[in-house]
Formats: sequence, structure tokens, C-alpha cells
Amino acid sequence: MPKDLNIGMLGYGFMGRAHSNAYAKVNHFFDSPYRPVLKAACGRDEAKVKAFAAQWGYESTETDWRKLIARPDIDAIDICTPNNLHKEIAIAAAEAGKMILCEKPLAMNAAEGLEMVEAIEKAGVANTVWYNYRRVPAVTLAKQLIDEGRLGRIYHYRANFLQDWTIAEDLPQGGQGLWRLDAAAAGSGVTGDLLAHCIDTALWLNGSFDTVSAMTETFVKQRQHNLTGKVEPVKIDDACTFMGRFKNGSLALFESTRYARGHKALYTFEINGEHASIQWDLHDLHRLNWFDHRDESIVRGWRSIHVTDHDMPYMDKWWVPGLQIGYEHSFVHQVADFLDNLGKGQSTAPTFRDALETQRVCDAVLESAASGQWVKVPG
Ligand code: SOE
Repeated sequence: MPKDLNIGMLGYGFMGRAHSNAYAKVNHFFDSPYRPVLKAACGRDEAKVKAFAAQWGYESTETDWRKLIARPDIDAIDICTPNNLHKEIAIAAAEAGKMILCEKPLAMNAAEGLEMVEAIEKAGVANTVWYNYRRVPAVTLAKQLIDEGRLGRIYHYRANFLQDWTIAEDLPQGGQGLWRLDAAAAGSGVTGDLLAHCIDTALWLNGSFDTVSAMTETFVKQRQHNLTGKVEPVKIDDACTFMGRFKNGSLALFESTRYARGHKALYTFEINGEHASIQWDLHDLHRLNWFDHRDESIVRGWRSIHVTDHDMPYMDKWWVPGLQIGYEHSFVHQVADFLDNLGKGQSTAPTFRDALETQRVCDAVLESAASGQWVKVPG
């Protein structure tokens, strides 16, 4: 019988729902040593948090995160708040001996991230950061193919994360749903929100970055602020493009924007190696495109691998081959791995320390955009 793991969920927006769904489903599909129990949901708006708790089956609610952390019946804190609250909550939770599952990005910047890593490592609590795309089976398969050496030497890593939801000039900044446009709550714009995903995947698939050179742009310079009611300067980056070098000698070309009309969440990457290339696209997330130069020339070409067979990552836990799964399953996989690793006394990658490396790359990118200079990524 799996042991109970009591979850205290902080936040009830998009990610609160994505994570709650994962906790609810995981034991139906995975033989895990633990069973997440939806013990308490916490948020400042009592009516909203109660409605969320009722809909998702949380046993109780809190409106003060400090009370949630102090509760002896909570084992793990899931942080789904805006980014400016991650540090204080994570450090307090670690000091209270709670395990932590933190939404990405880890922090507002690398300095905050380092404080969090130090606190969590001192407390020795299990932790993970929700960079969920690593656990889309097609992406996990890409990792397997690279680790098996099938691509040979890597020459190029190209990634994009394109959206179009902030183009309207009358869209306000700040408050629920729009805090991502407010630098005081988000830290940065697309760099921390979207490029961070691309960077996390790249670190995992292709190793550390050496140097970066970036440019950012804020297309709409001022917006009404929902919290103050005033028109205020926009301090986030609406778009960010950077090039760089990885430590393995390959070249990086990354772009993200919320101003690519027609694209809602187009996360794509392409890796070109000595023998083979890989492409992946979030809009078609169950497929991995593969080109192998070593194939016989008359049948050589791009293959679209439908990642549903039972010998592909995670897929033996779902339906029969041919039937695909989606976005929400990447979160179920992360919980399943978290519970499995907990059984072995380990944290789950990306850990806080892994996510700090992503944060350092984001900081270097923003520093380069501000200075117009190449920047060496520390670490
Ligand atoms: C932004 O629109 C967003 O929701 C990000 O915050 C998520 O991390 C990304 O996965 C999808 O887009």
C-alpha cells in the first residue's frame, strides 16, 4: 500500500490546476510508493480558494501561507504563486522541514535562487521544480537517443517559444492572470517565463552554456496597472532572442516572444548532430521528428515517430500503442518520478540546484541584452 503524502497547494490558477490534476491521477496509472493526499489549498481570496478546493477535492483551505507551512499534517508544499513569492515561501517551507515542489522559474533571479538552494540543501528536504516539458514522452525519448550517442557530435541547438497573447495595447498589467506582465511580480518577461523552459530542456539534452549574446524588446512601453489603477511603464521583456555557445562546442540560437501573431504556445527545438537531427514541436507534442544520415540513401528522409509504443518513455503506463497523451500528462510523469525518488530518499530533477543553472543563464541573457556585450554564464 502506498504511504500518504499530504500536499499543501499554494495558488489556484493555471498551475494549481495542472498540478492538482497530476496528484489526482498519478496512482491510477503508476505503482508509486506514495499517494498524494490533497490536504489543503491556500490562497488570499477566501471565496476563490474555497471554490477551488471544492472543485479539486482539497480537504481544507487556508488564506495565509505561513499557516499552511506551520501545519503538522502537511508533508509537501507546492508553490504555484507568482514568482516574487517563491523565495520567501520556499525558504520558510524548507526551514519547517517540508518537501517542496516549486513552479518555474525557480526565482526572480539567480541571487534569489542561490539563497533558496542553500536553504533547501541545508534542510535536506526533497525538492523539484516544475519544468514539465522534460517529461513529454517525445522529449524524454530525444534525451534517450542523444545519451545513446545516436546523433554523434552536436553542432547546433535551436529553440523557439512563441506566443501572441499580449499584443493588444489596452491589455493591463498586474493582478491575477496578468502578473506575468508586471516585472515586480514576474522578475522578467519572456526570458523567465518561456525561454526558461527552452533553457531547462537544452541544459538537460545538451549540457551547460558557455557564453551568450542577447537582445530584448518591450514593444508596448506602458500599460494600465490592475493593482494601482495607474498607467505605468512596462518593465518586462516582450521578446528576447539570443545566440550562444554550449560548453560542448555546439552553437545555440534561441527566440521567444509574446508578439508572434498566430502562435499560442509554439515551443519547438531542433538539434543537428554529426549523424542525425531531431525536431520537436509542442503543438504536435506526441511526435518526434528524426533524420538519420546513415539510412540507405533511397529511403533516407525525415521520419515522424509517433511516440505511443510501450517501449517509449512513460507510455507503458497509459493506453494501447497508437493512442496518444497530452500536455497534462507531463505533470503526472513529474509527480510519478517525484514519488518514486522519494521512495529512494532522493530529490527529482530538475532540482532547485538544476533550476538555479537555468536562472543563471536567464540572468546572463538579460545582462547581455542590457549591455550589448557577450556574457560568460557563471558556473
Ligand atoms: C505563459 O503563457 C505560460 O503559461 C507559461 O507560464 C508556462 O510555463 C508555459 O508552459 C505555457 O505558457
